[in-house]
Amino acid sequence: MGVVNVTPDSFSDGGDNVDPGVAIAAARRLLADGAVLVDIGGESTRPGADDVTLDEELRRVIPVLEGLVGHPVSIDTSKAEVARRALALGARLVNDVTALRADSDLAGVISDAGAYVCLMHMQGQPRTMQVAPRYDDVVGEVCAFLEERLSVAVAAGIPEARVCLDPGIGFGKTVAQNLALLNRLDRVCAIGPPVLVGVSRKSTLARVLGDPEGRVGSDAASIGAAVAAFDRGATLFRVHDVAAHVDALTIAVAVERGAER
Ligand code: HH2
Repeated sequence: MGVVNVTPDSFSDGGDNVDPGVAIAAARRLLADGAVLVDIGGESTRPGADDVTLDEELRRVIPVLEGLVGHPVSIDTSKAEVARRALALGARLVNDVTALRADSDLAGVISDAGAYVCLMHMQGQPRTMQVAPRYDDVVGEVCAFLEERLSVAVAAGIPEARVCLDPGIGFGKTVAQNLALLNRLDRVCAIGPPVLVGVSRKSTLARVLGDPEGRVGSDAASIGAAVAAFDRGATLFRVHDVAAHVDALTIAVAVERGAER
């Protein structure tokens, strides 16, 4: 899954794609590089980010979605109306970082459209989530949350086969908590649905490499984390540098199989 943030303030590509033509070209490039989906987002969820109004989010993403009709797209939103408009324009998956908690109409919109959904774990809200994340058992609590949200989605009419789960790296978690989750990703995978990991360029990577103020991790560090996540069972990767991840993960898959294909 290639990332296209149509926002002025995203942590790694903020401002790059505010022009719809530039965003559409970026998305096409990511698909040509081997992405199976491009994730279009009009609201930054980086730590400290402010909420965006419905009108502003629609103004950002609709022209981009219109320019990508016929291409495989996911919409990164928590708002039912944004999802409804995106699905009408052909989006296949709704990537909701609140796991259907922010807008009570969203689950119905997804089930009516027969779309896929990604349910992600987040402790708190983007504005304050990194202030003091607290868990007694981060892996157990994230798994319990994802199991509960999966039940909610299924009860709302979204078939389990259309759900993927995401531990939410960097969403209300310290570096140590992110690493614990990546280390025990097998437990998230054991819940059942495919697991998506979004660790690309996140600050945890820079911190592990010794930069205590680091805000953006390198692509090399992102690939290392993605391959480690693959080894533990993740099958979907939300990334910025698609071409390099496709190469790295193609090799990881070949080694896992012990065969070229
Ligand atoms: N991370 C970000 C945004 N959306 N969705 C899922 N499912 N998983 C993630 O880890 C995830 C996500 C944050 O990254 P980015 O989109 O690059 O930045 P921003 O939120 O500042 O737009």
